Amino acid sequence: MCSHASGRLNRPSGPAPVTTLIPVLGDQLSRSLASLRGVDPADAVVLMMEVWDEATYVRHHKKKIALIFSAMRHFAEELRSAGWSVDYIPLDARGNTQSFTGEVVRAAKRHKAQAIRVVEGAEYRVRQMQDEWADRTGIDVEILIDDRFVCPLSDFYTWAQGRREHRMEYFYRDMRRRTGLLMREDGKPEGGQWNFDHDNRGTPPRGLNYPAPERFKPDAITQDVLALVEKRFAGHFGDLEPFGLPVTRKQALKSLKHFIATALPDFGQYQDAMVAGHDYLYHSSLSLCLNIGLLEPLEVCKAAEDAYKRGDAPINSVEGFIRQIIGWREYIRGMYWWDMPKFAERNALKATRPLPEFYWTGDTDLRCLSESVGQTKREAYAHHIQRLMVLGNFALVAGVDPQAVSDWFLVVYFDAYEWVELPNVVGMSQFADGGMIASKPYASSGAYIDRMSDYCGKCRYSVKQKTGPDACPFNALYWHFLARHEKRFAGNPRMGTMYATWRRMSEDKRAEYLASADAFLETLEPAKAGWAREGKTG
Ligand code: FAD
Ligand code: DLZ
Repeated sequence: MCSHASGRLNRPSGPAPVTTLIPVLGDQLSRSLASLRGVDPADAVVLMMEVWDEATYVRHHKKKIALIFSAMRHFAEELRSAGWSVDYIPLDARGNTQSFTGEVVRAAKRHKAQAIRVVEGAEYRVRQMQDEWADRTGIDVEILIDDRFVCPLSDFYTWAQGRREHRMEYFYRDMRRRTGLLMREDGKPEGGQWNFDHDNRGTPPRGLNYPAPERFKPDAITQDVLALVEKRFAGHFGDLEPFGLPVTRKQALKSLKHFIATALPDFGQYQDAMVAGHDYLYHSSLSLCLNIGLLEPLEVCKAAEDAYKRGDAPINSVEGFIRQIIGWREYIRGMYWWDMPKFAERNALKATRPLPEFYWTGDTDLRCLSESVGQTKREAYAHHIQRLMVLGNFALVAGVDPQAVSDWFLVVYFDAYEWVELPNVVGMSQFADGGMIASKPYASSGAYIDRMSDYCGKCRYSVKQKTGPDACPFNALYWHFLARHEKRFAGNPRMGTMYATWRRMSEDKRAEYLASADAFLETLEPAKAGWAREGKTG
């Protein structure tokens, strides 16, 4: 993949050394990075840049900015120790143009670079910028495939082409065969089936001792970054401290080992559960390491598979975990590139309501939402079911503009990059892609949240009550959603029973549900401008 075909990076025959500029972006912190492989460090300069544009194209959570800057600074040190020349541009460096393109142009001149070699940006926005670099610098730019993903995009497109439906499950089976993970020698899946999800919907008994994820004391580099973020990004969402996230490969490997030993065995059984006050349950929180390159997907899956082979973790946990990574993570990335740039504009359900202010403040009487937002503010983390069935579900049934929802998700999570956030939000959670990713909308009433969590017991609303000012708002909003979109969903075989129930209700009952939902929607305060993007509502 070359924007200015060159590809020749060998030493020239003459005496003058070729200086190759290797920009390494903030989510490319892997020693195995394609642009670093096969290059003699003596002939290259690695460019790393902290730039305002990346830190503010949405106003990221403070913890996320600190994580990326600290991990970048540590990675630069690691490269230097390995013999690389690293030109590291801190945010406050004199002359910093505060954009990737501006810094690449400056560095190319400064180092008299004769070639640029870079791994493709993970986000469409950044990939577009890279296409300009050859013209802007006047030198060859080699843009390499990001082979840290298991499935090359060209293979994903081959899989996707000609299929009417792009369901993850079939892609996942191909990925199992491709990687050999949890595969028997006879070509059959380990444990006799591909998917053990039916074993993964347990409700944790009271008083379980949940393992906390591994956390690390900030060293001098991280402390400098924390001071910088406090000073320069004070108005951004979220709590900066306490800060203990892994910021080096060594710490990431320690986190992986800790997860395998303490949480993986119960990962499957309680995967969909939500418990107030326990932010991580048995989830790995490894997404932050995977998404910036401190861990690679196959090594993480291999570690889980090894635990299964040793008899340290059951098949339902290990299969469920591996499916998230070689299945969902790779599939989501493929779907992003398959549909961009249209994906970012999709709004199949024509939802236009502004995001409610409580997504930023946590100030709502719905306990599931105030707990999930509160945890997001503190940790820059919520697990999958909180994201999908509480935060996403509410926005879906309330009819919130999917772009505003997507901006919120992109800001608030430590693992949020557009390639993975957007298809999960616009596609899976808001059904704004019209069903490319999900075969039915992830909408539910309060009953689902009550079944899967302990939120409802102490909520000011009653989950048992269906309508009225004291009823859980999810109950009426759910029917309001189904009624609004009856034309689209009534024929969906997975939703037939719900529409049959709706139609069996008396006219009065239906009107009561709709009025109750409308009354609640009236009370929602729209988010103030500027939370997610400078000057933009929501
Ligand atoms: P675990 O539960 O331990 O799962 C293991 C790993 O599987 C994760 O680390 C992650 O790498 C991968 N994974 C699981 N589900 C998905 C998925 N649907 N898509 C991609 N990877 C997956 N994930 C992100 O990495 N960044 C995001 O910005 C993001 N936004 C999301 C928004 C919504 C509305 C939803 C429903 C999901 C989103 N996800 C996102 C997917 C998933 O929720 C997170 O990957 C997961 O919660 C991260 O926590 P964990 O590492 O503890 O995951
Ligand atoms: C998210 C982010 C932030 C906050 N800041 C930087 C930065 O200053 N420099 C950098 O190289 N990367 C940063 N990133 C991550 C980039 O946005 C990320 O590399 C792109 O999303 C890649 O597509």
